[in-house]
Amino acid sequence: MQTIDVQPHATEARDPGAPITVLTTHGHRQESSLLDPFLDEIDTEGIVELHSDMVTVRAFDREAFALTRQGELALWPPLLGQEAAQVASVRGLRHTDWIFGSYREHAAPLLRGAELSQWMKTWKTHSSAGWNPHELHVGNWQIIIGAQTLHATGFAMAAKMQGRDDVAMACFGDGATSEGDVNEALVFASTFSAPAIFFCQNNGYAISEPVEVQAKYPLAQRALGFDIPSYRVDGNDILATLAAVRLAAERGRNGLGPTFIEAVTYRMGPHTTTDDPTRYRAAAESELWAERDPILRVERYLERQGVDLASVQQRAAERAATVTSSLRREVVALTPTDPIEMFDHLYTRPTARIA
Ligand SMILES: Cc1ncc(C[n+]2csc(CCOP(=O)(O)OP(=O)(O)O)c2C)c(N)n1
Ligand SMILES: [Mg+2]
Repeated sequence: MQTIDVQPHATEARDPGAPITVLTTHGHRQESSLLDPFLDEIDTEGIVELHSDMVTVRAFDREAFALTRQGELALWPPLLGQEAAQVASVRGLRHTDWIFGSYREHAAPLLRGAELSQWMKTWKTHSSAGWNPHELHVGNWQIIIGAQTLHATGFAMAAKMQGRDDVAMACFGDGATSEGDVNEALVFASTFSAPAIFFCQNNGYAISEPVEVQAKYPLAQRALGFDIPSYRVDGNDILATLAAVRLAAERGRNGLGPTFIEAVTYRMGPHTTTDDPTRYRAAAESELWAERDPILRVERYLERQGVDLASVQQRAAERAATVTSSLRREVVALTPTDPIEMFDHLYTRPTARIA
């Protein structure tokens, strides 16, 4: 049977626009009239700090992954490859701005100082909340895809009503953009002109579903339909992403309403420790993205600037080692729970099935 393409020009009619890059894969700094004003005060020392953040976050993530493989944690969704996007999302905001993320958002609680002994209880099945959101200004992570976009929008609406200049960021994935919750959040944020930042990490996949299955055009363009300004940035470029977050925060604080950012990145690891990505994606694709590694390009840049890279790496590795050894100590100290306890707070009386 012949298939008729009823929208032959759908793709051509839209300009996909390559993601904006400030720091190229080869470590060259490019000019961006849009983003450079938000990077003014970041000198080489500032970039060294961002590098250290990324190295620490990566090491933390790897250690948690290993702890899961060793039977110490129940599950882990790795962020490997997304360090630039995640670090930028945290460092581009003030501590008083709120972040509402998903299960993969480890940089926010880590960099905002979550107690590992409490946080890891969630990944060892002891509790469903890992920190006091009011201390960190980070909402507890969500497994319900996209739910946190509504939380962030509600928070942003409240901040506006109360006359505060805080912004609220929702961090979510490419797959989440297909959820009703996310679309409802966009409607509310737009119509109430809420100081919300929709920070979408397009890591290429929703578990095994490539992003192309969810959208035939850049995700950033979805926001335009809600009349929300939208920017598509290279999510493996910490400078571009940081600047975009600052731009969005500036807009929110100045009463200009919500902003959508699509940070184009790549999930270098599996979806979680229970997934095997070799079953649905080619090695060549992962190799291509390995070359776009967010940490590598900063190191190439620093080297070009004449910075003593070995000592920068050494300092970052020392900081990372302190974090990973605390992580291991706290996780091993938590005794495993009895699996039946997972039903403890579910019903007031056990149902027949649970009994
Ligand atoms: C409402 C809802 N539907 C389905 C799922 C199952 N699920 C868990 S993760 C996931 C994929 C999400 O992909 P994406 O939004 O791209 O985030 P990523 O995991 O790539 O960070 C799905 C469908 C869920 N947790 N919640
Ligand atoms: Mg994804």
